Amino acid sequence: PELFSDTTKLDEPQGPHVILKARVSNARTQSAKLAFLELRDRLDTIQAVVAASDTLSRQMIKFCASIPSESVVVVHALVKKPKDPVKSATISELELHIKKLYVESRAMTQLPMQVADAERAIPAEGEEESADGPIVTLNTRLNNRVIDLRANLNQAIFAIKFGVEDFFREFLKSRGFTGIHTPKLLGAPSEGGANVFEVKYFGTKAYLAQSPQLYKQMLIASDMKRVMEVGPIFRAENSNTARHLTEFVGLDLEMAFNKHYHEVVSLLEELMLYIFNGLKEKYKRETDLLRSVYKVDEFKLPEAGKVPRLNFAEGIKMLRDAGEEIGDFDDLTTPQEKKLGALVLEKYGSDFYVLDQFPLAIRPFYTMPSAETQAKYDSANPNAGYSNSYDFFMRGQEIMSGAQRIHRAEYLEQRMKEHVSPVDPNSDGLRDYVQAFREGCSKHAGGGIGLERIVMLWLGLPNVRLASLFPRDPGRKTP
Ligand code: ATP
Ligand code: AMO
Repeated sequence: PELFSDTTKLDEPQGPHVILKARVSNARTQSAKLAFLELRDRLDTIQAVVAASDTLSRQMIKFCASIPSESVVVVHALVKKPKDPVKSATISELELHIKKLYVESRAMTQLPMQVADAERAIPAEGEEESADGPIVTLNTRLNNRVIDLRANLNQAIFAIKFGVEDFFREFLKSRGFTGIHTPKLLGAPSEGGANVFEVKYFGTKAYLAQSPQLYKQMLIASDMKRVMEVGPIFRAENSNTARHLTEFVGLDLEMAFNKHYHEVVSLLEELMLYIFNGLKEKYKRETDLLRSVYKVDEFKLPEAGKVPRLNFAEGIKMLRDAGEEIGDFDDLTTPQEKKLGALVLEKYGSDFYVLDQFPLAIRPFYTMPSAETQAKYDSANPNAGYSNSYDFFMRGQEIMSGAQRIHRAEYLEQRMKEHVSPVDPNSDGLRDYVQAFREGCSKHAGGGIGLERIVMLWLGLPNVRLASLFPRDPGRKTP
């Protein structure tokens, strides 16, 4: 019972006595003299007995047994150890013997769904629902998210999500990063035009930020040196995949470096290992609970200091050696990403790896071409070659993109014009960004991580929506 959040412990001659607040997950009567309640608080459940006595009337037994599931109650109870305690990760082996009970909030009797329905796994894409699979679909669960979130699995997911956010800040703060908050209403798309939401803005147009990209770089030009942001990101991804949301939480960072952008890649690797080790140490119970239901393999971490870091070309070779048909400069499809993840796991024993030196043509305009690509520049084919850019993967799915950025204004303007999807350096939304580099700016690199993706992939969840409290996708704006 000490695990229950709102517990007052009182010592009594008959044994420990507690006053606690909990939710009734189930109430039933055994006889006119005996009722059983199942009380829940976040991850924990405890059985409670209400037995008629001199001080507890039969009417009270009837009353207790009739409390609708999901009502909030305050109970005064003795704590006992039953002869045959339950062995479960979430059910207490202790038992409460209720002396007094107050209903603080009565739930409706016909709930749209039961919390127990949310304590089961949802099937992965393309997977059949198993016999003991969900009675309610993910959609129904998301439509009734307030009840759905009460399930212990969801409580665990969001504890972990907050943990990742915490570890992200903790690590970067210890490395001298400053927290920033950049605007989410922009004058121009920050990541190109394709998947931006347009909004009305006092008779003009504004755009919801697709990332803090332009501003985090401008703040490097403002000498903030090392910046981090945890904030909302909006993408008009008009497709329903298991890993895309239209609004998600971005963990972004940007930093000036001395000699080589790999200084930043190394720091990012350390950051990810700090997050993984933090989850292992501090969120074991939550992680184990989810793995016991989702039956996913434990996340295999690389040996300390040995994060596999492959060049894109090496990745392509591994895929080809495994029979995949893919061009040198093609972007990886989702199945190819997963396949490469499996190959890396086999070869290096790690579910986490870094792919470096992506083809220039498939990266945004602000990406620094590699030194070799710059040396071989050909104006007839300006997007050929590789770039100083990288993606991080967990279980074969992308969780982070990043790059060294172009810090010289003239070169930036050239790349903006020559890019596969050209942008205008003199446009309203980009003018100030380009100006920042004219005013002088250090060499810098950074990255953006999808928070929901880390949670999804750490736990091996089948859908990113499970890692968003109130997910947004093309078909969902409520609740
Ligand atoms: P981001 O879009 O932010 O870069 P991402 O994980 O979507 O993150 P991409 O490089 O865009 O990464 O895409 C990698 C692969 O994921 C693509 O080659 C494609 O197979 C698949 N993919 C990306 N976006 C979508 C989408 N909206 N719908 C379906 N598949 C997609
Ligand atoms: P990118 O567009 O790759 O890079 O996004 C960074 C990371 O954000 C996550 N992500 C998403 N998560 C959920 N739903 C989505 N629709 C979605 N789209 C992306 C992924 C991805 O790796 N400005 C660059 C970052 C940088 O270079 O610093 C950017 O936004 O985990």
